[in-house]
Amino acid sequence: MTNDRIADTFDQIADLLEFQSANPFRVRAYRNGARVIRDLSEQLATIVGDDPSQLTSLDGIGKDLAEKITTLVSTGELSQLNELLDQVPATVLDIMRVPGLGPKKAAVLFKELGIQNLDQLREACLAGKVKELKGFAAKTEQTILNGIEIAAAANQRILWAEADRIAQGVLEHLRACPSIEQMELAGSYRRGRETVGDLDVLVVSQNVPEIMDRFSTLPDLESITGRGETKMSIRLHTGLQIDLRVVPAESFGAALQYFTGSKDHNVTLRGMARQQGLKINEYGVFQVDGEQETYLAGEREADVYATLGLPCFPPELREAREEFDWAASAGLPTLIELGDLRGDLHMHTTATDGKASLQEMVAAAQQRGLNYIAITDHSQRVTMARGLDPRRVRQQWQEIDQLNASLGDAFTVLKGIECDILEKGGMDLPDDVLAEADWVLASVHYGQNQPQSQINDRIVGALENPHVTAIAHPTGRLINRREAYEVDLELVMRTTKAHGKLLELNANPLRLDLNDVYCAAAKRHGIPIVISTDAHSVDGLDCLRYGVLQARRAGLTKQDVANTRTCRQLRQLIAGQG
Ligand code: DGT
Ligand code: CA
Ligand code: CA
Ligand code: ZN
Repeated sequence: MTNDRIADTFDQIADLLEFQSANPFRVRAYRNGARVIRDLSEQLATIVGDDPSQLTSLDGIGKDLAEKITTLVSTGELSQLNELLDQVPATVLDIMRVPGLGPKKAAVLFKELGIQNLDQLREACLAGKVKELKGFAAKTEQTILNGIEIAAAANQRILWAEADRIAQGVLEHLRACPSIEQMELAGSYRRGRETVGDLDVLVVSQNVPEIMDRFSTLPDLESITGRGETKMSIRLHTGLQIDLRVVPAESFGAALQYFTGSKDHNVTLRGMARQQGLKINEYGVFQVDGEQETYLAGEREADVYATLGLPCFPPELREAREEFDWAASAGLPTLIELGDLRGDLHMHTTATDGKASLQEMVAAAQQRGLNYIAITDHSQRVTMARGLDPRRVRQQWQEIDQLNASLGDAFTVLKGIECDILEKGGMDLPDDVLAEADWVLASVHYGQNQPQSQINDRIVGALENPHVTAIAHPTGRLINRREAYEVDLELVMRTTKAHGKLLELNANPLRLDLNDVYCAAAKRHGIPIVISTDAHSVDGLDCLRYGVLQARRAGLTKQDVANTRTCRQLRQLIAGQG
């Protein structure tokens, strides 16, 4: 039992109690507990194993929660949760998860309108019944309808970073089988899609039962949904499905190619094969002569492609976008790699809402082999994060000057700011302050529901400000949680290019903003992309790889990304901005 699952359980209990209008203090106790547990670096299961009485020494964990943790760890379930689930229709849980709703609003919808599932909620919204309820303004009906779509999608797909965590655990678990000769993950995971629907694992082994038996003992397994001769499917507690296929060695490359997809890429590939009198499937590439089929390749993926006269496309490019055109003309771009990045140009410190100090962030960036960073704390408008006013930001920059003097030439800290673009337009800090910065990110955090023309004006205005360097998370979307704000990105890109500015690819796995499609568009406009983490902690600096994956899906090379340059070259690039 992982800490995350225990925390999820407590949150679920809190949701259900709140739905039943239970005592708010009780609800809060579970929520606090869940939060404490998520921030814990030590595994609760270990504490329970060593000495359960230690649990109550954790902040926010009282006697009651400690007992529940012990029960969860030792039995895997909690009778209280099962009882609560019996009292509440399961589909009501979906309603609570609609962004903007929650247990309390779900309870009102249930009591007043008898709404028990998402379909009924959608109908009630369309019929205009919801806005008549107390606490539901007219404006929220559209918000709820949008939220239903997001919730429906979110139920099905998980973030790539989450899939990666699970996938690595699955590989590690299966590696215990001595009979494994080869093993790879395929599907959308391998293509680096920002969200993953299910995981696809391929294995070569002479001992299929061994692999399948081992697969059925995965720690978070909920149920086995299918077991055939070569294919097995399971579901995890989280709802994620994992497909396992055991294939013969001579087909491994062909299977890897086939199950990596995408489906559209494979459709094009099959068409090309047919034109050459060949046949391609998950078993190999075959020469077809009437009834006769001769095996040509299949053991290695690269040979499968080579037999069709094609390069071995990096999985990130296999979306039937431009990859076949590239292969037929100038060749594939040499995609950017994590090691190409020399700096990280978006991060926060304890001066605002970061968890680590300036010095700690610098040390962590050095440890990760970077040559430079920009410290970009929030500006004053972001009151919730104690955003910096002119006095405080100048104080931080002074500190950075001193730090740089002690660091020598090997590492540079740029004096930056993540400056809000105000709701009414204009920057959140005066020009004379921004002029003293090395690196100014401009961000839309507030007023995201404004009409497109207004948001366009705000961003264009920021790009026209001579001190602004780049637009951070340019669309504001949060994957599975919040749609992008309305903005004309073509206009933004033309303006960005005209002023020699840059656009960010925010590498936070929840943002990945700009996405792959927009990054490719930015490249066509000749706009350099900056891949930055937006780290709010030392660990946050490890997110660069998610950004690199998205950049690769956009076909970006080292040259297309500004922070592959040396710090001096980067300064030259932004010196040309106007
Ligand atoms: P996902 O799981 O929704 O994130 O996306 P994928 O791409 O991983 O899709 P999935 O798991 O259904 O199948 C894995 C790959 O297998 C897919 O990308 C292409 C291949 N594949 C599966 N079914 C078909 C099919 O009916 N036709 C073709 N051409 N390829 C298929
Ligand atoms: Ca898949
Ligand atoms: Ca699958
Ligand atoms: Zn930020």
